[in-house]
Amino acid sequence: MSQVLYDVVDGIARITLQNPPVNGLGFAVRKGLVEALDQAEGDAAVSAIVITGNDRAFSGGADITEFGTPRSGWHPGLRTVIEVLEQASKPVVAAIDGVCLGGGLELALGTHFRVAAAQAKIGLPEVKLGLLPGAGGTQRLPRLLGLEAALDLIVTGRIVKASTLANTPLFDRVVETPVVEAAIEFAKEVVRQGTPLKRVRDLKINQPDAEAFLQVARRNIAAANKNQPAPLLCLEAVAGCVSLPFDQGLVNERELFVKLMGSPESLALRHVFAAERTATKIPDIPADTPLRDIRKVGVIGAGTMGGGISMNYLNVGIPVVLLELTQAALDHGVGIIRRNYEISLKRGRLTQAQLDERMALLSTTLSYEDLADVDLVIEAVFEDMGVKEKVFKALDAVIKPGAILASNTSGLDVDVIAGFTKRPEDVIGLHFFSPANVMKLLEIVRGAKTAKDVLATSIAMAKKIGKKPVVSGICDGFIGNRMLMSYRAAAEEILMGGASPASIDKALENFGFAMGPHRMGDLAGLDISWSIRKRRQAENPDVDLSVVADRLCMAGRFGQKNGAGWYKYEAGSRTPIVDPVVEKIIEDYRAEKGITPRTYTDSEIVERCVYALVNEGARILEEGIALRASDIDVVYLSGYGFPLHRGGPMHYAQQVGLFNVVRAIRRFAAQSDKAAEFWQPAALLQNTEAGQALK
Ligand code: T1G
Repeated sequence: MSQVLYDVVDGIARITLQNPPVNGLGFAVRKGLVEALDQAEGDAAVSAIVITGNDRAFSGGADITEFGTPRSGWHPGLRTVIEVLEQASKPVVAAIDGVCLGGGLELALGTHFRVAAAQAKIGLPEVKLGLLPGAGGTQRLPRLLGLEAALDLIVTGRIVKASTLANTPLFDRVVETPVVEAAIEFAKEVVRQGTPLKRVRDLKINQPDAEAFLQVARRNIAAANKNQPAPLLCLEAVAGCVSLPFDQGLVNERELFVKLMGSPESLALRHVFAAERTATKIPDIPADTPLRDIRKVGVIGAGTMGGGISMNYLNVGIPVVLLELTQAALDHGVGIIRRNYEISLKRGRLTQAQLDERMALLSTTLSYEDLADVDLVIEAVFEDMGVKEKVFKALDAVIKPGAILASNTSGLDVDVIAGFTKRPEDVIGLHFFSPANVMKLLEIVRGAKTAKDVLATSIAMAKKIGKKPVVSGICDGFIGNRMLMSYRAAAEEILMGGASPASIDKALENFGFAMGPHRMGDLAGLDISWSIRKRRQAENPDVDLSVVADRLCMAGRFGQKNGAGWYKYEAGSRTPIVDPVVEKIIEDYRAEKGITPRTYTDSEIVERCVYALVNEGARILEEGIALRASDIDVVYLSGYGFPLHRGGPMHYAQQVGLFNVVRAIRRFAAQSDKAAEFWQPAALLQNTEAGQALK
């Protein structure tokens, strides 16, 4: 099937891109475009040319699937296509609807005129892939929008509606009507009036204090992007607009683009882009699996999780029935939801009308009977199997056939929960992360009997509510929390070995973690993990699971929630302050264990904690709990603050080299008094050949 269609309507050549899903500008499209332009130029019956896509996409940019393959370098390159456009002797009009992003917008900037649908999505999001617009965007967009507005779009990668740029030289028309017809009419008008062709390259930048502006921008961008080189190089490319002739500006842009394309940060960001989308593809679930219709949702439990979960569905216009045991608990839960919306309203992220609309979609009840018509019910009650049993038996008695029954459990066995019902095929785990209305990660826990359409529907609904879904099998802690336990155990070993909480946190925060394990523990509440440890200890009385954090909890130190945990906190402040009391508790604990403290370098702290993550991730992969290494990356990036520019623990390990990771793990094993299996390198890490990807 040709990826570029050509026809002529009343003397206007219409060139239509046809490369689903988003008209990526792959080799076939680039070549077809130039051939079509040559055909139009050579056809005396053609007086003007309109280029378009479809209502989903004009073009989503360069074809990302070609990156790193020879095709991305096959001629004609995108810059050549744009030059052919710009040098055409006949008027070329872009008819833009849907997404017009990256190379897609750069393509449109090469045309002489642009007509856009008001709702079209416009942007140069290359920076989010660790790149910069590499086909003239940094030179042409400032010539149309001015230096400041163009730089903002390029450095932030923000996507805006065409209607917000209607009164700028970027668009000759912004229409609410069908854009192709509008563009054809506009082209005819240009021909009738003999309007001179506008080549963006000929426009001048009007920015009197350009250098001063760029200097300030340079400082701000550098300060805000310590781990990502792309934003600053975007600025340096744009700076070429004012300091270089156009063609030199293109050369400068290209050199910076090539530099970023080869950077580890861009490799990581492109890996994440693909990983998030791959995670939604399940090998034994056909892409066209019919989905169950989810028009109404029930949530059991109006606590922090239940309230946050409810908001996700209210936000996309799906009515929610919230059930609790008492009216007081319901009122409290609804109050939290309203307060969260009011905070968004204050921050300008929500209008009053949207707030009212969402609250109107929320209803409450004390009776399970009121859930009889929901299509999906999510249980978010206390993490205890006995409580889950009561809830799921009650649900099984009233929920209509065909509805999905989900548990928000963070680690209990979903198969056991499914067994409380007569319909295990309709049961699934939807593990949200707190705060559930904010955190992007959603672990979708597939039970042995979970029906395929239930899983497919759960993935589709996750995307609809803006989550990043990852399917997990059943084990203690699923994917993320199981890895977190290993990460914390490695940190605990370093702490016992002589490092302080603050030095461990600093090393990991310098590596890029949003928060080190001790600050994270204080934020989450040390009592929560303490109760989980006590549950596990009760289940395994013959194993000593005690850790120094138990001593903090016994001393009533639960973290930020009561002003003292690993650190102490001034009233009303979240700033961690090193506390000599904690240092004494740790010293005493070391003495009890007969440990002679030693120093740890930052790099050893990072290696131990990150490789413990990687090793556990590899085990999870071996056991089939996760489908792919990249799924594990999505979990740890979206739910646990792993630094985005490192691509996730499994991607990072492959960049370091699995050989080196295994060698370090063996070194830790030799130094450790932990149970041997903790630092036993996973077979997958040992057996993956050099150059092979972790699978
Ligand atoms: N190339 C190829 N495939 C793409 C693509 C692209 N540019 N963008 C998206 N896809 C695929 C995606 O992988 C998925 O595939 C499907 O389309 C739907 O995507 C020289 C070098 C366009 C806003 O950064 O932001 O141009 O999973 O699930 O939520 O300067 O995709 O179905 O097999 O995200 O509706 C610059 C990246 C490239 C845009 C659509 N462009 N894409 O979002 O669906 S670099 C971008 C997006 C560049 C030049 C440089 C989004 C979207 P599959 P989706 P969506």
